[in-house]
Amino acid sequence: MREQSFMKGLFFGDIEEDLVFPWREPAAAEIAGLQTMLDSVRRFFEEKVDSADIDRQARIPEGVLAGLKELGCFGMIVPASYGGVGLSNTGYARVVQEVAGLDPSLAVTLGAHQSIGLKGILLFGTEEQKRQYLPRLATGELVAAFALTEPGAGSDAAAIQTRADKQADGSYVLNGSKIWISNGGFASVFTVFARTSRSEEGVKPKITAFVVERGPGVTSGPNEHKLGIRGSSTTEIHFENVRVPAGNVLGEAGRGFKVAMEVLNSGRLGLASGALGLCKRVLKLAVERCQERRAFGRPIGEFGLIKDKIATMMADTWALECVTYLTTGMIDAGGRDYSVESAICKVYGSETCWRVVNEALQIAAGTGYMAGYPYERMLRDARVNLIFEGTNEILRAFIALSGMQGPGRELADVARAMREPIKGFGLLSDFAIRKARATLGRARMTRHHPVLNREAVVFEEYVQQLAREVDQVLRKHGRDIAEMQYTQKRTADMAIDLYAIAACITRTTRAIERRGEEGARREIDLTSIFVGEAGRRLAQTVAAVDKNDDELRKAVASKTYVDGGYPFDVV
Ligand code: MYA
Repeated sequence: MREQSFMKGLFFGDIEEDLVFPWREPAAAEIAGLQTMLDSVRRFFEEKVDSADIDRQARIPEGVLAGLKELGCFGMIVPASYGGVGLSNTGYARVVQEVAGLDPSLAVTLGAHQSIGLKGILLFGTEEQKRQYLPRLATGELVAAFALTEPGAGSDAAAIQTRADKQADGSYVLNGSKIWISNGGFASVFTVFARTSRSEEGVKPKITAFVVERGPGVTSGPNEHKLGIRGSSTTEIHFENVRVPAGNVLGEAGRGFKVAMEVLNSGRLGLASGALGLCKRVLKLAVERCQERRAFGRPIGEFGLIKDKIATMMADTWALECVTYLTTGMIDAGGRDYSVESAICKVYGSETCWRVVNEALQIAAGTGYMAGYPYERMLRDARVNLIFEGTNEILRAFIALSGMQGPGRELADVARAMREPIKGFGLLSDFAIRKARATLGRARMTRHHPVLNREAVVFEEYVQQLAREVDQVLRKHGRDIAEMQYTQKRTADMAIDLYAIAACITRTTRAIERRGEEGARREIDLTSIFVGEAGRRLAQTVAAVDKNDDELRKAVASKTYVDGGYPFDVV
């Protein structure tokens, strides 16, 4: 089991190549089964699923859910020993990708059940809890949901108010309400997060995770009316004096916040793969449209600006596929710390998906805007990805601050070691080595194929810039960095592009090794386009570190709050 995170290393300026090279493919033993499952899923959707109708009725027909259960889609990540399909993280992501491309409402239903609903039992459950719940969750006899969010606790997940009071017999009594719970209307098992300590001014509450069955005291509100993913069920869930046995505590009592975070770390990869599925689907639609639709006597795909859109959509989708499966591959290989990587996949995936769907709609033009065609539905379906499973704003803060934690700790430790040079000798010498390397030259990427030398240089150069920026802001601002969201955003943006570049390089290297330079021409070209784009964004971000209008922007926003909105008018 490896504890290190590739991305956390990058914040020090280290390129831990062994964590990303070689590109990992799914195990050969899994591929055949996966292909069969994908074929069955495609056939099922073709014959039985009317996505436009699901969107119109805002409801998934019972028969469709039953069919998916029969195909094993409710037990994809449940190990075979508990009655599931036992797919790897890569295998699971691949099926979610397929389903999301066919129908995002169904992908969300399956994702809420597995990526987050039952994932806590898989990651933290006792053997008894696993035996009690997983077999029935795998068949879909029980459907799971993840109940974290509350009216006053969205991004600030630790602010939940739902309480679980411990009774003399060790059981708990649960009271409180959750909102926007996917699968809320019909789930029968909930992973619920509640406070289990008294409220005390200035003291962080202890949160505990529970497995709660629907029963007396558990009620759901009506399905919410939503912009997109309308077929999925989103409701409030209320818990009124619900008795929860002591045996249903998930993980350690009081450590539930960690349970929530770990579940979300893997959940965010399901979202990224879903976003990828939608990108691929609309790309196919856009290409068909480019070939069919004629203007000025030729197919619109012959115009430069349309070609430009297709090339960008292709390159961005390629990078999304690379980051997503690089990360699932790391987890399958035993990687333990992938919180920053999965947050990057979620942010990059949701934003890429939004852009790609939007561009496909633009290519379809008037047709794209009309309700009789799938583009506007897909645009509506894609929008939520920027919001749920952690808004992209809070995740950018998380990526930056989590990445900076290591270098920040090192600086504090070094300051301490300077006061006690004998005891701190090892630390000082590590620090000296890092500093010497930073002065003499940057960390190198050595395992890429030479065809990708240009891309590797861009990567190395901006890894050095990232580490430099992190070092500078931490020395200058110390803990105040927690409040500096403009700096956090710039840091996160650099990290996102760097991870995507590394992912494209390692996958393309593998393709060249397998099929030679000509055989891997398309991968090389897409990587080249993506790294070109990312390099330009990185240059802009680095330039904005020293030259920006952050303070002016803050002042304008503050003044606007005082004015109560936009204060001008021509007459
Ligand atoms: S579910 C609801 C989603 N909600 C969120 O994502 C909440 C977002 N907020 C947060 O994540 C946290 O509150 C943040 C921390 C990050 C802001 N991994 O002091 P702290 C540790 C491991 O920083 P806070 C939904 O939307 C940290 O190290 N550990 O905490 C369903 C520290 O540990 P220690 C982590 O400032 C949608 C401790 O926690 C992580 O309060 C349905 C406290 O940290 C982490 N990531 O806030 C989806 N973060 O004390 C269906 C923190 O030991 C999917 N820590 O130092 C469908 C897919 C298909 C879609 C298809 C569509 C096309």
